[in-house]
Amino acid sequence: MTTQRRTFLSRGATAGLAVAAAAVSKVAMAALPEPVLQAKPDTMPPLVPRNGRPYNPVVTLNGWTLPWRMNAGIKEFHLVAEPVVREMSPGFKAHLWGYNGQSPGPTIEVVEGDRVRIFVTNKLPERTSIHWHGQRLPNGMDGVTGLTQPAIEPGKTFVYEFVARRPGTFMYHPHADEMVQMAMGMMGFWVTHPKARHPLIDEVDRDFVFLLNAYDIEPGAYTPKIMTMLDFNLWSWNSRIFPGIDSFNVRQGDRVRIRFGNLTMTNHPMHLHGHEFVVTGTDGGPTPKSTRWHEVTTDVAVGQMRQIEFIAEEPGDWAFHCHKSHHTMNAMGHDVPTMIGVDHSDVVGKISRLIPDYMVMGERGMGDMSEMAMPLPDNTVPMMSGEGPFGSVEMGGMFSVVKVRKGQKAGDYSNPGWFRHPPGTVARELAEPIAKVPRVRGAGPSAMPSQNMPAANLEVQVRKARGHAGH
Ligand SMILES: [Cu+2]
Repeated sequence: MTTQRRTFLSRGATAGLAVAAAAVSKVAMAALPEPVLQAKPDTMPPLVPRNGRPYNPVVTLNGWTLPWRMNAGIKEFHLVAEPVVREMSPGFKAHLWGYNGQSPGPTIEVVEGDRVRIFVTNKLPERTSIHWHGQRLPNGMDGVTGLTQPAIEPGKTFVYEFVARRPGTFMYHPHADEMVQMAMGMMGFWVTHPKARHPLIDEVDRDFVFLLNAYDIEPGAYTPKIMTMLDFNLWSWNSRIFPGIDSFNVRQGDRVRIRFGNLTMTNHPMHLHGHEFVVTGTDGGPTPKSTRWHEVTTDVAVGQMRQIEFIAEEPGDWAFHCHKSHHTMNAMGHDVPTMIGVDHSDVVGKISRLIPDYMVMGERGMGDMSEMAMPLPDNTVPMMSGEGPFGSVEMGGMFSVVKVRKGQKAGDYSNPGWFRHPPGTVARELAEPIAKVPRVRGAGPSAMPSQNMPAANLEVQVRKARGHAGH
């Protein structure tokens, strides 16, 4: 017991964890493992197991793994559901609900066959429960409020206990006032490692995990709008948005696994540049080898999990992102009129004097906006930003970079900086002017002729009135 406590404390000290030891009485100490808290948004180094069966730990993107205590052969964890402040990106903090100081909560890592006991203390203003998504367990441990257990009322602690029966990629989330509690950020990752060599689970050099989540927070506000059903404005990985999402730093030649689960209300086609991957598992377990084919994009539907694997053969800074283009943007107003081709620069200045946060789309698209550095309300991030070695990356939301480097040492997860391209391998501007290409006018010779030929050079001059009439 004492040794275990010391382990917790020293681990806390080295990993930058704050241990809340204050109000814990001796009696409570005996019954409950101390809750370990984490407030820093950094990607913490993998938590190497100090007891129990050995395994190769995962790395939680901008997150951490929850330490446990061994009690008569049972792995004991303590989750505390509570309000938290999450820095979603530098300069932007959100008031969320989570576990043990953070949203998402800490990752839980166990080994196939482990008997697991999880204490769940509710420090929220309303009742909650935890559902262990994807697990085989006794029905009464499934965490569905009203159906399989009474709700955990504020101030109460419940105990869940089951054997982690199958290895794989799982998550946990409340099954009580679900729409509100998930919109507020309550969720966490769960990995059950195989107890021995498994024919369908390869050993990997790097194993990253994160959850896809979404929030609706108005620019300048701190708290998500919990009644939003589909129209979220912040698309995040582990409650972080680009440029606040850490990069995946790997060594050239590493076998890399990335696991993700989708707890948003829409699907996300996850796309990796420069490499092909295979989907090696879902929340249903490892996929049979005959079902695996190479892809560069895989869709993860609502409530699903995917694990992808690839050999990081190509050195460089490779984008990894959701392929829905509005999911790689941060908060914006959507009722912005399209202004491509319209010079409105003189008008903007006049309107801005009347309406300080007036914003219109750029006349050449929206790329300009990332460099405009327009004044923003406090506590928000630009819609598209991120400074790369060649200028603005013009991205936000669900976007990060897989950094593949020859010199990245095994076990080193630190950021190696920007890629140094070998000479002659970067797209460049053509020095000499290009000859004028004659443009083809009209339909091609094999096009079907139009019945009524339009008058030549017809230009549409109609201006649509905006307003209530006609809706
Ligand atoms: Cu998406």
